[in-house]
Amino acid sequence: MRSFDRWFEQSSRSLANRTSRRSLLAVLGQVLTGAALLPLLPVDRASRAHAANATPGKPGPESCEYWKYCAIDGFLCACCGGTSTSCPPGTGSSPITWVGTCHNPVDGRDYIVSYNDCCGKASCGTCDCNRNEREKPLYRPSRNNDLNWCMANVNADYHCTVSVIVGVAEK
Ligand code: ABN
Repeated sequence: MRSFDRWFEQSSRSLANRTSRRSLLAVLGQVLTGAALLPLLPVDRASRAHAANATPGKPGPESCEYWKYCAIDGFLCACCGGTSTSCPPGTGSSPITWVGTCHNPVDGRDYIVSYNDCCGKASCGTCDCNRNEREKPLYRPSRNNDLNWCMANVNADYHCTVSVIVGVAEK
């Protein structure tokens, strides 16, 4: 214990010899400012969002079997650099969409889901998913998924499709 005390005393003295009170205060100020600013730094919450969307034992947003995709026809944006609800960087959502009604097995409710195409880049080509629950024929375009909904965009290139819950379906 004595040697530890001696070592500690020597280290403290040597530190005190090498630093002025002013520089010590400056370092302390920097540390405190850094600690206060730490919570303001951007945080990648994508993995948390993935976890929130995924239910253990059930298919998640990168699987075509995911419940929200019951009436989708396209490449899953969750596999293309986006998420199931947001377009990948460099693409923009189509203002016109088609809608489906999907059953969520977790809470037992039916949800109205809007399928927006993400436009402005060549086809993603990954996670092609074609499910057509309650799809209507082409002459009812708002219920048909086999259309390029980027047609109204300045750049009509189709990249992938997101699925956004817009309401709960009444029984
Ligand atoms: N809405 C998806 C899609 C895009 C292009 C062609 C067919 C289907």
